[in-house]
This record gives sequence, structure tokens and C-alpha cells, in this order.
Amino acid sequence: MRFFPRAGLTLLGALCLDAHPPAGTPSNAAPTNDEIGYVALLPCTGACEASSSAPRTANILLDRQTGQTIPMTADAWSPDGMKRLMGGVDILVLPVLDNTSVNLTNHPAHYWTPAWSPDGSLIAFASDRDGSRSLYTMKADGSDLLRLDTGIAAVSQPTWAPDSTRLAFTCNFEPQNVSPSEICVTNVDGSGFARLTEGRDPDWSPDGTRIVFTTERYGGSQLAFVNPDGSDVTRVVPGWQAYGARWAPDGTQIAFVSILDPDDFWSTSLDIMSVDGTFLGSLGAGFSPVWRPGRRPTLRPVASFTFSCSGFTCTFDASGSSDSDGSVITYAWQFWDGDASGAQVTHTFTATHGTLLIVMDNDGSWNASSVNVDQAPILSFTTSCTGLSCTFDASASFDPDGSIAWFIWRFGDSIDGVRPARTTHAYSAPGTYTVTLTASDQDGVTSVFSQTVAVVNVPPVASFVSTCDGLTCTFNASSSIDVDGTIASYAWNFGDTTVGTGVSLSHAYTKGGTYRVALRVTDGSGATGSQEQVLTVVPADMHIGDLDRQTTNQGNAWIATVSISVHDTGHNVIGNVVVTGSWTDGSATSCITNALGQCTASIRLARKATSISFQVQSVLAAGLTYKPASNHDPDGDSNGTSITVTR
Ligand SMILES: [Ca+2]
Ligand SMILES: [Ca+2]
Ligand SMILES: [Ca+2]
Ligand SMILES: [Ca+2]
Repeated sequence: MRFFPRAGLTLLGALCLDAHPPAGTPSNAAPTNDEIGYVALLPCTGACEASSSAPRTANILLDRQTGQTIPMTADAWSPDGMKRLMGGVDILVLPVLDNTSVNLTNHPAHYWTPAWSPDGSLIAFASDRDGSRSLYTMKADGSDLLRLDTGIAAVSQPTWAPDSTRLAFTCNFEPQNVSPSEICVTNVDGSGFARLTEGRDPDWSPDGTRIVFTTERYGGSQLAFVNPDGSDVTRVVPGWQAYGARWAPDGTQIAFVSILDPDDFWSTSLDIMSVDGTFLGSLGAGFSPVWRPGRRPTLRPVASFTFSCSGFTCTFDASGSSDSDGSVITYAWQFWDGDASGAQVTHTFTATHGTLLIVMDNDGSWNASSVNVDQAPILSFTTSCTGLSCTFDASASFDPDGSIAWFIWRFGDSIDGVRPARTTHAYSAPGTYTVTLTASDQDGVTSVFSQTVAVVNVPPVASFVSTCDGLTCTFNASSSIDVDGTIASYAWNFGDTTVGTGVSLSHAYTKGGTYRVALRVTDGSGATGSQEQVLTVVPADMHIGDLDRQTTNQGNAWIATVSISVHDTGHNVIGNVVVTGSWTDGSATSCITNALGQCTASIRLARKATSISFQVQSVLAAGLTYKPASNHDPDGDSNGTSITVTR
């Protein structure tokens, strides 16, 4: 749930509210309250998406006037804004832009919430170096360590009065936070200890009149003010769920963490308000605000650099950076995979190539410039076409400082796709095409390369086979090929003035003979190929399939009868065939076969004749050839050509 609508408020909108420089100062002079560091919650990508409880975080320093952010971690700043403090296993002091730290404590323990006194002389902090979490001060060089509290179970978050004589802090009088925490104060010499009121996380106003803190007395977690003597506790904005308030250096604004969803620790917004509680805007999801103090209205430097790369090694030169009212004193480089300092640096990258230059002038003003020096892939490809089918090979392409992650091929005929370096493509029609190759390296840096390819169709090759059964022939042209496409049509001329279409078909000739059969095939691009073959068509055979004999007595005479069966090549009976034969007495006879392929020849003989033979002389039928050599008799009473009838 969200307690207050954020409609219309954006980061930039909030920045505009105090972006006006004081009268009489240069237009690009840094105003007060312009720099704030915090832990930003970043949109989650990759592995952290698996866990909603742990978003990606980044410690950044935001320039509210320019909107620039640079990576920077600081728990607190020196009063002049030129050094950073960081707690942890020791207290470290670091310059603004590099991480060459000086260890102020050198004692194995935990150190929390260091705070530099406004006069620059002391650093207060909480530590368990003596057991319980106690309040300490030391000089800014780490000497003269002094433990201030006694009898308090736990201490944290010291904050200095502006005159550097007193400290307010969070105190607990029982371990494990059994009782509510309180705001306590003490003089820097350990005297004047007082318990002010229930609360935690105090921050003393720069003018010394008030302390802002977090309290639970109103329900939930809300912000309140209290006077340094413990009087006049008032809510900042009644009902607003928030914690972690920090005064801006000039005391006119307060940064704080708004609780957007009390059930989700990470659902926070880092917001700014004026001291009267007027909401000024949000910096986005985040927490742990730390203002950078000590800013002076001087002109910002200009960050500028050139670079040149050879493979993974790049040389950078920032000597063109400048500061018109002072001088650039620090050059800090932040690479994706390391840091460097100095006006000229050489860096050998291991992978991606994001580079950020931050320059700071003698007043502590900074500016930044970033560039991705990742080099784009260098592309080329060869083309080899067989008719409409082309092979493209971009395997000679390379990335000078990485590797190519993917290729997109555009073949110029509206067919595109992510494909490997070597790919083939079949065009549907001949022509000249512009082939465009796009490639990206592993960091998303892309290149584009195009060249034209002339695609010429290869005509199809016609080929066919034929088989004939008598006058009926079948033709098959499936052996025809088109190497770069497909055959669209088959046209036949059978050589007897008739034509046909189709890859395979049959045709019945009306008579035997020699015919010139022509096939013409056409591919999808209209190119043709032809083949002609001479075809000899032979009518089907016929032969005698059986001779049978029969005798009939007629007084002193008898009748010899021969039954004749005529078959074709396939041993099918054939009707309407004229069979002519001769008897051994010299007489001739003929008959015409019926639908069963049979006819009979008879002769009347005197009784004294004991036998007579019949011999087939000719067999005649339209379109069929008599083939005597095929004559046969299945029951063996003849040789198929002649038969003897015995009385
Ligand atoms: Ca300057
Ligand atoms: Ca690259
Ligand atoms: Ca073709
Ligand atoms: Ca027979």
C-alpha cells in the first residue's frame, strides 16, 4: 500500500525545485543541497529476479542539479566535503574519488555510523570494540580514542550539534531492544548526559535548534522533531510512514525514506521535503541518504576525454578536461572491470567496455563523462549461388574486442531471420538482391554490412522413361530435375498429333509404328528444358492357345472336328479373329472366333480314312500380329499349330 500518491512527481521534477542558483553566482555554479548519496534500488535483471526479497542495489552520489550520478559509497563526509568516512570492520577515511583508504581504528571489531564533527576535529561512532555497542569519539587522525557512555546497553547513530560540543544518539538501556529505544544526548567530554524522549536515528539540524528522529509513538514509523533539551516533540507530517531523516547541509530540506509498503522492507522511496513538511519530490526507490556538505558556489569542471583502442587495450586521455575558475585536480576512471586514476591511463578490458570519467576541481566540484568504447563487429561475407539457391558465408566476420553473439540475415526478398554465420537461401525468382547482414557483439554493439547478389535461374533438365504394352505406352518424367527450384509443369507430344500433361501418364496409340515423343518441362521461373525420344510401338502378339479334336460317326462316314482357341500376349481370349487352316487332304477351311476366343473347323471323311491332320495357316485380327512361335497346347494333344484327328 502507498500512503501518499506520487502522481506527477518525478526525479527531474523534484530537482527543478531547488535548481536555481543564488543571485549573482554563475549559472553552472553548484548550489548547496545539490549532492546526496544513497543506496538506490535498481530494476532487477537476471539472477535477482528469482528472489523478491533482495533487489539489486547501487551506492550512488547524485548531483541534483545536473541529474548525473556516479558510483560512490560514503557513510559520512568531512565538513569540507573532500573526504568520505566508511564504517565496517574498521573506520576508513577516503578521498572523494578514489578508494585509497586510510584506516583510522585498526582494531578488530565492528564500527557503525561514523560522524565527523562540524569543526572537523573529531569523529564520533558506535563500536563493540569493548564488548557492548558503545559511543566513542576520536580525533580525525584516529588518535585519542574516548569512550563516552556508561551503563547503556547499546548505542548507535551519533549526530553532532553544530558547535561540535554535544552529541545526540540512539540509546538502548536493555540488550536486544527489549525496551523502546530513546534519543540521548551527551557533552563531548562525557558530561551532561540526558535522556530526551522515545525514538531512534536522530539528526541534529545545522542551525542547532532541533533534532529530527524516527518515532513509533504515533503508530508505525513516523518522523518527529524534538528540541535539544527534550521539549516540544512534534510530528513532521502526521501519518506519513517514514524513517531515516537527514538534514540537508543548509538546513532547508530533509531527505528521508518513505515506507511504501510496511510488509515489504524493500518497498521504499527516497524523498525530499522542506523543513515545514512540504513534499518536494522523490529520488526513486532507495534508502540511507547522506548529504555531501561543504559545497561552494564555484563553476563545475568539464569532463572530456579521447581514447583509442587496439583489441581489448585502450588508451584514454582526459587532459582536455578543464575548469574555468580553477583547475582539475583529480581524474578518476571507472571501467566495467576496474578503476584507474590520472589524466592519461591505459586499460586492458576483460569483457565489456563501459567507461566513466569523473573529474574534480580544486573546489571539490565534479563532472562526469561516459562512453562505451566497445568496438563494433567488422563484417564481411561471401556469396556463392547455384541458380536460385545461394550460400552466404560470414564466418570471416569478427569482433575486434569480443565475440559476435548473433547474425541477422536479410536476403532482400523480405525473408529475414537470425541465422548462423554460414547460411543458405533459395530465392523464388531470379534477379539482383541486396543482402544485408547485421551482427551484434556480446555487449549489444552492432554493425551492418550489405552487398548485392545476382541470382540467375538454372533451367530445368527434362528426362523421361517409357514402357509399352502393345499399343499402350506409359511415360514417367520424374527423373527430370531443376537444381535450384522445382518443376512447375510437364508437357508431352506423343508424336501422333496428340499431346498431354503431367509428370506421368499413359497413351494408347492406334497403330504400331515409330513415334518421336517430346517432353518439355518448365520450372517456377518459366525456364524450360526438353527431351525427345524415338519410340517404336509394336502391336500385341496373338497365338493359338489350344487345339482340341473330336470325332463323330455318321454311318460309313465320320466327321473330324478341331476346336481352335486364340489368345493374345497375355493369354487372354480374343474374339473376331479369322483363323485359316488346311487339312491334309488339301482342303482349306476358316472360322471366326466367338467371344470366348474359340471357333471350330470340321471335315467329313469316308470310313476308310482312319485319320486326318489340321494345320493352322494364318491368324488375322486388327492391330495384332500372329506369332506362330508362341502357339502351344496346354493339354498336350497338339503342338498348338497342327493336330491329328483319328477315327
Ligand atoms: Ca571550478
Ligand atoms: Ca565489441
Ligand atoms: Ca530453375
Ligand atoms: Ca488341346
